[in-house]
Amino acid sequence: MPKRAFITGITGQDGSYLAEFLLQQGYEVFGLVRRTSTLNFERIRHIQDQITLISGDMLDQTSMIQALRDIQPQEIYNLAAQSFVQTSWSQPVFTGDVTALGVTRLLDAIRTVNPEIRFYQASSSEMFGKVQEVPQRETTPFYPRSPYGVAKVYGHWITVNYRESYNLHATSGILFNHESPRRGLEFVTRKVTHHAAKIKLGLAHELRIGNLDAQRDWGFAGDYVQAMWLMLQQDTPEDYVIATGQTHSVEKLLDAAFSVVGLDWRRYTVQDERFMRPAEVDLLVGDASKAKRRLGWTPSVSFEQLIQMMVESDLALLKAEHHL
Ligand code: NDP
Ligand code: GDR
Repeated sequence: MPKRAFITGITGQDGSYLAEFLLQQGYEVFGLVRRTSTLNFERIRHIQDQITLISGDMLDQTSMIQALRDIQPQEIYNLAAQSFVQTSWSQPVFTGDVTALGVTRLLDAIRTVNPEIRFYQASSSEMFGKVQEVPQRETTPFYPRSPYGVAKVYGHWITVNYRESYNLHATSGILFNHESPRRGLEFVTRKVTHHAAKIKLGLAHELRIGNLDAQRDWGFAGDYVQAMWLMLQQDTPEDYVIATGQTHSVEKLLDAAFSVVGLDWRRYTVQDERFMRPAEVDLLVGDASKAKRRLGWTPSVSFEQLIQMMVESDLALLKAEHHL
């Protein structure tokens, strides 16, 4: 009998890579999708005939309990969230409801339906925020700097609490930024690679951007979903930091992306207050040595390779879209 995995957030960046990876491992894959008036299955269209989509919402516990009863999964990956940090300031209550309380709804559905189900929670480096040490590891205290970060801290601790209270195999992966050609257009890496490609093709003339000095530890999403799976294969549920250990500024990101298309970003970039944040996080850089030691996980794609992959993918997409 193949193992069954249930992924919330399957239509998102990570959900699509994880679904592909689990299919390769021989899993039957189920995904939670919320009802929308127009379909948003772009990231999973190529595998749609190999997966089963279940209607539900992180705001609605009844739909989760029913989904778990119907699917009877062995593993659940909770990737659903309002995941854009900037939006969390304009929609703080909604972000808390989905990204924080949604985790409790799902954990409690597991407890009710089958406490043997293994659970992965998508925790975030944003929990470290105003960092208490550099680099950040599993033991570094949290100090979130956005309503999103605060919601993720709740999600993290409720996962730990259900593990300790009910003996669930519940794991929290503290993942640093990970990107890909499937990243949403609002996140800074994809925004930059997409604009570099557009400007190169004459489809845009400028890129409006926020804080150029912000730094992040950016890895490739395809590598990071493998770490999620490895965590659930361990006998004992524990928390792990997943990161590359290297940090780059937004300015370095601009250098990398525009050099792929042979342009000087300074000629096209305008700083815009709208993309500045009320509070920034400090130097986020992760120490993934526990994951390396215990899971045998290491990243396989460098920052330069990642940005090149994203720019090339955006060039190809735009050429196809505009018949160039
Ligand atoms: P995305 O924003 O690409 O995807 C989020 C997913 O959550 C989408 O499938 C979205 O569905 C779904 N979702 C949102 N709200 C609800 C809801 N109310 N009910 C059901 N589904 C919902 O995020 P990523 O793939 O980048 O990230 C996956 C997870 O990992 C998130 O929890 C994120 O916070 C976390 N994370 C991400 C990191 C990163 O660098 N990418 C780093 C650390 C943590 P829809 O398509 O309908 O909007
Ligand atoms: P982040 O990702 O907030 O780290 O959250 P994002 O790409 O949005 O921002 C990274 C940094 O870039 C700076 N920045 C800009 N950001 C955006 N989006 N747009 C701009 O124009 C811009 N200019 C500068 C930001 O100020 C910030 O410092 C991501 C999400 O995937 C979360 O869900 C996840 O938990 C964390 O990564 C780890």
